[in-house]
Amino acid sequence: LKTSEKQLTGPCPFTLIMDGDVCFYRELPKVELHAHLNGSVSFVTMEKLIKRKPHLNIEHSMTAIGKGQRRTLDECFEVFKIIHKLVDTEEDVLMVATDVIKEFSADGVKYLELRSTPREEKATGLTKKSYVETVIKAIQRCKNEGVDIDVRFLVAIDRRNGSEVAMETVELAEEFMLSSGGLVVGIDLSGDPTVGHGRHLLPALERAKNCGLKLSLHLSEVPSQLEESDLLLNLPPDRIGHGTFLHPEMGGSQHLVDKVTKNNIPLELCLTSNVKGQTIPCYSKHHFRHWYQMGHPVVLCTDDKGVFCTDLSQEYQLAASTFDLSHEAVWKLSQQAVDCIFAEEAVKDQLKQKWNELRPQMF
Ligand code: 6MZ
Repeated sequence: LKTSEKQLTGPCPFTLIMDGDVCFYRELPKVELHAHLNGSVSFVTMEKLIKRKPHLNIEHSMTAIGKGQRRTLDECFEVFKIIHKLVDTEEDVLMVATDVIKEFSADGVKYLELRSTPREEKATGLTKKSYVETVIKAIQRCKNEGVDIDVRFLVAIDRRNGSEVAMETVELAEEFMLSSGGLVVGIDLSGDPTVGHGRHLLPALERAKNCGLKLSLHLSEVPSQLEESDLLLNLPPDRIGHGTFLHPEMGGSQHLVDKVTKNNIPLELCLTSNVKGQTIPCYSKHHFRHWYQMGHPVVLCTDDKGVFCTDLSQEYQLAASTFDLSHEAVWKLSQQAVDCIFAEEAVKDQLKQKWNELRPQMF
Protein backbone atom coordinates (compact mmCIF):
# COMPACT_ATOMS: atom_id res chain seq x y z
CA LEU A 1 0.00 0.00 0.00
CA LYS A 2 1.09 3.57 -0.69
CA THR A 3 1.10 5.83 2.36
CA SER A 4 -2.03 7.62 1.20
CA GLU A 5 -3.89 4.30 0.88
CA LYS A 6 -2.68 3.22 4.31
CA GLN A 7 -4.16 6.42 5.67
CA LEU A 8 -7.46 6.01 3.89
CA THR A 9 -7.94 2.55 5.33
CA GLY A 10 -6.62 3.42 8.80
CA PRO A 11 -9.06 4.07 11.64
CA CYS A 12 -8.29 7.74 12.24
CA PRO A 13 -5.34 10.01 11.51
CA PHE A 14 -4.25 10.05 15.14
CA THR A 15 -3.37 6.35 15.01
CA LEU A 16 -1.30 6.51 11.84
CA ILE A 17 2.13 4.97 11.68
CA MET A 18 4.50 7.93 11.54
CA ASP A 19 6.71 7.10 8.57
CA GLY A 20 9.08 9.74 7.15
CA ASP A 21 6.57 11.12 4.70
CA VAL A 22 3.86 11.46 7.34
CA CYS A 23 6.37 13.37 9.49
CA PHE A 24 6.93 15.83 6.63
CA TYR A 25 3.23 16.70 6.50
CA ARG A 26 2.88 16.88 10.31
CA GLU A 27 5.89 19.15 10.62
CA LEU A 28 4.89 21.29 7.65
CA PRO A 29 3.69 24.61 9.10
CA LYS A 30 0.07 25.01 8.03
CA VAL A 31 -2.78 27.50 7.88
CA GLU A 32 -6.34 26.25 8.49
CA LEU A 33 -9.02 28.62 7.19
CA HIS A 34 -12.15 26.46 6.92
CA ALA A 35 -12.97 24.62 10.15
CA HIS A 36 -16.49 24.45 11.62
CA LEU A 37 -16.14 24.18 15.39
CA ASN A 38 -18.75 21.49 16.05
CA GLY A 39 -17.68 19.50 13.01
CA SER A 40 -14.09 19.50 14.31
CA VAL A 41 -14.70 17.66 17.60
CA SER A 42 -12.21 14.79 17.92
CA PHE A 43 -12.89 11.23 19.06
CA VAL A 44 -11.35 11.96 22.47
CA THR A 45 -13.46 15.07 23.09
CA MET A 46 -16.56 13.30 21.80
CA GLU A 47 -16.01 10.55 24.38
CA LYS A 48 -15.94 13.19 27.14
CA LEU A 49 -19.16 14.77 25.84
CA ILE A 50 -20.93 11.40 25.57
CA LYS A 51 -19.91 10.61 29.19
CA ARG A 52 -21.31 13.97 30.33
CA LYS A 53 -24.70 13.20 28.75
CA PRO A 54 -25.35 9.43 28.94
CA HIS A 55 -29.14 9.97 28.88
CA LEU A 56 -28.92 11.05 25.22
CA ASN A 57 -27.84 7.50 24.22
CA ILE A 58 -25.49 8.87 21.58
CA GLU A 59 -22.74 6.59 20.30
CA HIS A 60 -19.57 7.71 18.61
CA SER A 61 -20.61 5.99 15.36
CA MET A 62 -23.41 8.56 15.09
CA THR A 63 -21.06 11.55 15.12
CA ALA A 64 -18.26 10.56 12.74
CA ILE A 65 -17.93 9.12 9.24
CA GLY A 66 -15.18 6.55 9.52
CA LYS A 67 -12.93 4.60 7.18
CA GLY A 68 -14.27 3.94 3.71
CA GLN A 69 -17.69 5.31 4.66
CA ARG A 70 -19.66 7.81 2.64
CA ARG A 71 -22.77 9.80 3.52
CA THR A 72 -25.04 12.04 1.48
CA LEU A 73 -24.70 15.71 2.34
CA ASP A 74 -28.18 15.48 3.88
CA GLU A 75 -26.97 12.77 6.24
CA CYS A 76 -23.97 14.93 7.17
CA PHE A 77 -26.33 17.67 8.28
CA GLU A 78 -28.16 15.15 10.48
CA VAL A 79 -24.80 14.39 12.14
CA PHE A 80 -24.38 18.05 13.09
CA LYS A 81 -27.78 18.01 14.78
CA ILE A 82 -26.64 15.11 16.98
CA ILE A 83 -23.40 16.89 17.88
CA HIS A 84 -25.36 20.04 18.77
CA LYS A 85 -27.31 18.00 21.35
CA LEU A 86 -24.02 17.06 22.98
CA VAL A 87 -22.64 20.61 22.94
CA ASP A 88 -25.33 22.69 24.61
CA THR A 89 -23.73 24.45 27.60
CA GLU A 90 -21.05 27.12 28.00
CA GLU A 91 -18.88 24.47 29.65
CA ASP A 92 -19.22 22.20 26.59
CA VAL A 93 -18.43 25.00 24.15
CA LEU A 94 -15.36 25.96 26.20
CA MET A 95 -14.07 22.39 26.31
CA VAL A 96 -14.76 21.74 22.63
CA ALA A 97 -13.16 24.99 21.43
CA THR A 98 -10.11 24.56 23.69
CA ASP A 99 -9.57 20.95 22.60
CA VAL A 100 -10.04 21.76 18.90
CA ILE A 101 -7.49 24.60 19.03
CA LYS A 102 -4.92 22.41 20.82
CA GLU A 103 -5.46 19.57 18.33
CA PHE A 104 -4.90 21.85 15.35
CA SER A 105 -1.73 23.11 17.02
CA ALA A 106 -0.52 19.54 17.65
CA ASP A 107 -1.05 18.91 13.92
CA GLY A 108 1.33 21.74 12.99
CA VAL A 109 -1.27 24.42 12.29
CA LYS A 110 0.27 27.83 13.08
CA TYR A 111 -2.71 29.99 12.18
CA LEU A 112 -6.35 28.94 12.50
CA GLU A 113 -9.62 30.61 11.61
CA LEU A 114 -12.37 28.78 13.45
CA ARG A 115 -15.98 29.33 12.45
CA SER A 116 -19.14 28.53 14.36
CA THR A 117 -22.85 29.35 14.39
CA PRO A 118 -23.87 31.09 17.64
CA ARG A 119 -26.58 28.97 19.25
CA GLU A 120 -29.11 29.65 21.96
CA GLU A 121 -30.12 26.77 24.26
CA LYS A 122 -32.96 27.89 26.52
CA ALA A 123 -32.69 24.82 28.78
CA THR A 124 -29.08 25.53 29.78
CA GLY A 125 -29.04 29.33 29.59
CA LEU A 126 -26.62 29.39 26.66
CA THR A 127 -27.24 32.52 24.60
CA LYS A 128 -25.82 33.51 21.23
CA LYS A 129 -23.79 36.18 22.97
CA SER A 130 -22.40 33.86 25.65
CA TYR A 131 -21.66 31.32 22.89
CA VAL A 132 -19.38 33.80 21.09
CA GLU A 133 -17.89 34.99 24.40
CA THR A 134 -17.05 31.40 25.31
CA VAL A 135 -15.28 30.68 22.01
CA ILE A 136 -13.27 33.87 22.53
CA LYS A 137 -12.47 32.76 26.08
CA ALA A 138 -11.12 29.46 24.71
CA ILE A 139 -8.94 31.32 22.20
CA GLN A 140 -7.58 33.57 24.95
CA ARG A 141 -7.04 30.63 27.29
CA CYS A 142 -4.94 28.80 24.70
CA LYS A 143 -2.96 31.96 24.06
CA ASN A 144 -2.28 32.41 27.78
CA GLU A 145 -1.17 28.78 28.05
CA GLY A 146 1.37 29.45 25.28
CA VAL A 147 -0.19 27.09 22.69
CA ASP A 148 1.80 27.72 19.49
CA ILE A 149 -1.07 28.83 17.25
CA ASP A 150 -2.66 32.15 16.31
CA VAL A 151 -6.47 31.82 16.29
CA ARG A 152 -9.24 34.05 14.88
CA PHE A 153 -12.97 33.57 14.80
CA LEU A 154 -15.55 33.84 12.01
CA VAL A 155 -19.15 34.10 13.18
CA ALA A 156 -21.28 31.79 11.03
CA ILE A 157 -24.65 32.45 9.45
CA ASP A 158 -26.64 29.22 9.00
CA ARG A 159 -28.50 29.87 5.73
CA ARG A 160 -31.40 27.73 6.98
CA ASN A 161 -32.34 30.39 9.53
CA GLY A 162 -33.27 33.12 7.03
CA SER A 163 -32.65 36.83 6.62
CA GLU A 164 -33.58 38.14 10.06
CA VAL A 165 -31.30 35.79 11.96
CA ALA A 166 -28.57 36.50 9.39
CA MET A 167 -28.84 40.24 10.16
CA GLU A 168 -28.78 39.59 13.94
CA THR A 169 -25.71 37.41 13.47
CA VAL A 170 -23.91 40.18 11.60
CA GLU A 171 -24.81 42.66 14.38
CA LEU A 172 -23.42 40.26 16.97
CA ALA A 173 -20.24 39.78 14.94
CA GLU A 174 -19.89 43.54 14.56
CA GLU A 175 -20.15 44.01 18.33
CA PHE A 176 -17.47 41.40 18.94
CA MET A 177 -15.24 42.65 16.14
CA LEU A 178 -15.01 45.89 18.10
CA SER A 179 -14.68 44.36 21.58
CA SER A 180 -12.60 41.21 21.04
CA GLY A 181 -9.29 42.90 20.31
CA GLY A 182 -9.22 41.71 16.71
CA LEU A 183 -10.16 38.07 17.36
CA VAL A 184 -13.48 38.21 15.47
CA VAL A 185 -12.50 38.96 11.88
CA GLY A 186 -15.35 37.89 9.67
CA ILE A 187 -18.54 36.13 8.71
CA ASP A 188 -19.04 32.66 7.31
CA LEU A 189 -22.12 31.72 5.30
CA SER A 190 -22.74 27.99 5.65
CA GLY A 191 -25.42 25.41 6.39
CA ASP A 192 -27.38 23.04 4.19
CA PRO A 193 -26.85 24.37 0.64
CA THR A 194 -30.15 22.95 -0.55
CA VAL A 195 -32.11 25.16 1.86
CA GLY A 196 -32.94 28.84 1.25
CA HIS A 197 -31.53 31.27 -1.30
CA GLY A 198 -28.61 33.65 -0.88
CA ARG A 199 -30.58 36.56 -2.34
CA HIS A 200 -32.43 36.90 0.98
CA LEU A 201 -29.13 37.12 2.83
CA LEU A 202 -27.61 39.87 0.69
CA PRO A 203 -28.57 42.78 2.98
CA ALA A 204 -26.90 41.08 5.96
CA LEU A 205 -23.79 40.21 3.96
CA GLU A 206 -23.56 43.75 2.55
CA ARG A 207 -23.82 45.16 6.04
CA ALA A 208 -21.04 42.86 7.23
CA LYS A 209 -18.81 43.98 4.39
CA ASN A 210 -19.53 47.65 4.99
CA CYS A 211 -18.59 47.46 8.66
CA GLY A 212 -15.23 45.80 7.93
CA LEU A 213 -16.01 42.14 8.53
CA LYS A 214 -14.43 39.80 5.97
CA LEU A 215 -16.67 37.38 4.11
CA SER A 216 -16.11 33.69 3.52
CA LEU A 217 -19.09 32.23 1.69
CA HIS A 218 -19.90 28.60 0.90
CA LEU A 219 -20.62 28.79 -2.83
CA SER A 220 -21.81 26.10 -5.25
CA GLU A 221 -21.27 23.22 -2.82
CA VAL A 222 -24.04 21.46 -4.76
CA PRO A 223 -24.75 21.77 -8.52
CA SER A 224 -28.04 23.66 -8.22
CA GLN A 225 -26.53 26.88 -6.85
CA LEU A 226 -25.02 28.53 -9.94
CA GLU A 227 -27.46 31.44 -10.09
CA GLU A 228 -26.99 32.11 -6.37
CA SER A 229 -23.20 32.00 -6.76
CA ASP A 230 -23.37 34.46 -9.65
CA LEU A 231 -25.30 36.87 -7.42
CA LEU A 232 -23.13 36.48 -4.31
CA LEU A 233 -19.93 36.84 -6.32
CA ASN A 234 -20.98 40.45 -6.97
CA LEU A 235 -20.35 41.33 -3.32
CA PRO A 236 -17.54 40.10 -3.85
CA PRO A 237 -16.67 37.68 -1.00
CA ASP A 238 -13.12 37.65 0.38
CA ARG A 239 -12.91 33.86 0.18
CA ILE A 240 -15.02 31.01 -1.19
CA GLY A 241 -15.82 27.82 0.71
CA HIS A 242 -15.72 24.77 -1.59
CA GLY A 243 -16.90 26.37 -4.87
CA THR A 244 -17.19 22.79 -6.10
CA PHE A 245 -19.38 23.37 -9.16
CA LEU A 246 -18.12 26.80 -10.30
CA HIS A 247 -15.63 25.53 -12.87
CA PRO A 248 -16.94 24.59 -16.36
CA GLU A 249 -15.30 21.14 -16.00
CA MET A 250 -17.52 20.60 -12.94
CA GLY A 251 -20.72 21.85 -14.58
CA GLY A 252 -20.21 25.58 -13.87
CA SER A 253 -19.23 28.24 -16.38
CA GLN A 254 -16.34 30.34 -17.64
CA HIS A 255 -18.36 33.40 -16.64
CA LEU A 256 -18.24 32.32 -12.96
CA VAL A 257 -14.56 31.43 -13.16
CA ASP A 258 -13.86 34.88 -14.65
CA LYS A 259 -15.69 36.54 -11.76
CA VAL A 260 -13.61 34.60 -9.25
CA THR A 261 -10.29 35.21 -11.00
CA LYS A 262 -10.98 38.90 -11.69
CA ASN A 263 -11.20 39.51 -7.95
CA ASN A 264 -8.56 36.89 -7.15
CA ILE A 265 -10.84 35.26 -4.55
CA PRO A 266 -9.12 32.31 -2.82
CA LEU A 267 -10.92 28.97 -2.62
CA GLU A 268 -10.98 26.93 0.60
CA LEU A 269 -10.83 23.28 -0.56
CA CYS A 270 -11.70 20.31 1.62
CA LEU A 271 -10.93 17.05 -0.20
CA THR A 272 -12.03 14.41 2.30
CA SER A 273 -15.19 16.31 3.25
CA ASN A 274 -16.27 16.47 -0.40
CA VAL A 275 -15.50 12.80 -1.05
CA LYS A 276 -17.14 11.53 2.16
CA GLY A 277 -20.10 13.88 1.68
CA GLN A 278 -20.34 12.56 -1.91
CA THR A 279 -20.38 15.87 -3.74
CA ILE A 280 -17.21 14.60 -5.48
CA PRO A 281 -16.99 10.95 -6.64
CA CYS A 282 -13.30 10.39 -5.74
CA TYR A 283 -10.15 12.32 -4.80
CA SER A 284 -8.78 12.44 -8.35
CA LYS A 285 -11.94 14.17 -9.61
CA HIS A 286 -11.68 16.96 -7.03
CA HIS A 287 -11.86 20.49 -8.43
CA PHE A 288 -8.52 21.23 -6.73
CA ARG A 289 -6.98 20.09 -10.02
CA HIS A 290 -8.59 22.77 -12.20
CA TRP A 291 -7.95 25.74 -9.93
CA TYR A 292 -4.43 24.65 -8.98
CA GLN A 293 -3.49 24.22 -12.64
CA MET A 294 -4.76 27.74 -13.34
CA GLY A 295 -2.44 29.06 -10.62
CA HIS A 296 -5.45 30.42 -8.72
CA PRO A 297 -5.03 30.74 -4.91
CA VAL A 298 -6.37 27.59 -3.22
CA VAL A 299 -6.09 26.72 0.47
CA LEU A 300 -6.37 23.12 1.68
CA CYS A 301 -8.66 22.84 4.70
CA THR A 302 -10.41 20.17 6.79
CA ASP A 303 -14.01 21.50 6.98
CA ASP A 304 -15.07 19.12 9.79
CA LYS A 305 -12.06 17.12 10.95
CA GLY A 306 -14.05 15.25 13.61
CA VAL A 307 -17.01 14.26 11.46
CA PHE A 308 -14.85 13.31 8.48
CA CYS A 309 -12.04 11.71 10.56
CA THR A 310 -9.19 13.66 9.04
CA ASP A 311 -6.65 16.33 9.92
CA LEU A 312 -4.87 19.01 7.92
CA SER A 313 -1.63 17.02 7.55
CA GLN A 314 -3.61 14.20 6.01
CA GLU A 315 -5.36 16.60 3.61
CA TYR A 316 -2.00 17.94 2.39
CA GLN A 317 -0.69 14.42 1.98
CA LEU A 318 -3.80 13.34 0.07
CA ALA A 319 -3.55 16.33 -2.27
CA ALA A 320 0.14 15.56 -2.85
CA SER A 321 -0.39 11.87 -3.63
CA THR A 322 -3.52 12.45 -5.73
CA PHE A 323 -2.16 15.33 -7.81
CA ASP A 324 1.50 14.31 -7.77
CA LEU A 325 2.84 17.34 -5.90
CA SER A 326 6.50 17.47 -4.83
CA HIS A 327 7.42 18.45 -1.27
CA GLU A 328 8.53 21.79 -2.71
CA ALA A 329 5.09 22.33 -4.29
CA VAL A 330 3.37 21.35 -1.01
CA TRP A 331 5.55 23.82 0.86
CA LYS A 332 4.53 26.59 -1.55
CA LEU A 333 0.88 25.65 -1.12
CA SER A 334 1.07 25.98 2.67
CA GLN A 335 3.10 29.20 2.42
CA GLN A 336 0.72 30.85 -0.04
CA ALA A 337 -2.19 30.18 2.32
CA VAL A 338 -0.74 32.92 4.55
CA ASP A 339 -1.74 35.51 1.94
CA CYS A 340 -5.38 34.40 2.26
CA ILE A 341 -5.87 34.92 6.00
CA PHE A 342 -8.30 37.53 7.34
CA ALA A 343 -6.08 38.89 10.12
CA GLU A 344 -4.18 42.13 9.58
CA GLU A 345 -0.99 42.54 7.53
CA ALA A 346 1.28 42.45 10.60
CA VAL A 347 0.08 38.90 11.34
CA LYS A 348 0.79 37.88 7.75
CA ASP A 349 4.31 39.26 8.09
CA GLN A 350 4.89 37.35 11.34
CA LEU A 351 3.67 34.12 9.75
CA LYS A 352 5.82 34.62 6.67
CA GLN A 353 8.81 35.04 8.96
CA LYS A 354 7.86 31.85 10.81
CA TRP A 355 7.69 29.93 7.51
CA ASN A 356 11.13 31.24 6.55
CA GLU A 357 12.57 30.16 9.90
CA LEU A 358 11.04 26.68 9.68
CA ARG A 359 12.00 25.97 6.08
CA PRO A 360 15.60 24.80 6.74
CA GLN A 361 14.28 22.05 9.06
CA MET A 362 12.03 20.73 6.28
CA PHE A 363 14.44 20.46 3.33
C1 6MZ B 1 -22.13 23.67 4.77
C2 6MZ B 1 -21.45 23.12 6.90
C3 6MZ B 1 -20.68 22.05 6.40
O1 6MZ B 1 -21.37 26.04 13.32
O2 6MZ B 1 -22.17 24.36 14.97
N1 6MZ B 1 -21.31 23.13 8.22
N2 6MZ B 1 -22.16 23.92 6.08
N3 6MZ B 1 -21.44 22.65 4.24
C4 6MZ B 1 -20.71 21.81 5.01
N4 6MZ B 1 -20.08 20.77 4.40
C5 6MZ B 1 -19.96 19.46 4.93
N5 6MZ B 1 -20.06 21.47 7.44
C6 6MZ B 1 -20.45 22.14 8.54
O3 6MZ B 1 -20.60 23.67 13.13
C7 6MZ B 1 -21.53 22.85 12.45
C8 6MZ B 1 -22.26 23.65 11.40
O4 6MZ B 1 -21.36 24.06 10.38
C9 6MZ B 1 -21.99 24.08 9.11
C10 6MZ B 1 -23.45 23.67 9.35
O5 6MZ B 1 -24.24 24.81 9.52
C11 6MZ B 1 -23.35 22.88 10.66
O6 6MZ B 1 -24.56 22.84 11.38
P1 6MZ B 1 -21.01 24.85 14.13
O7 6MZ B 1 -19.78 25.03 14.96
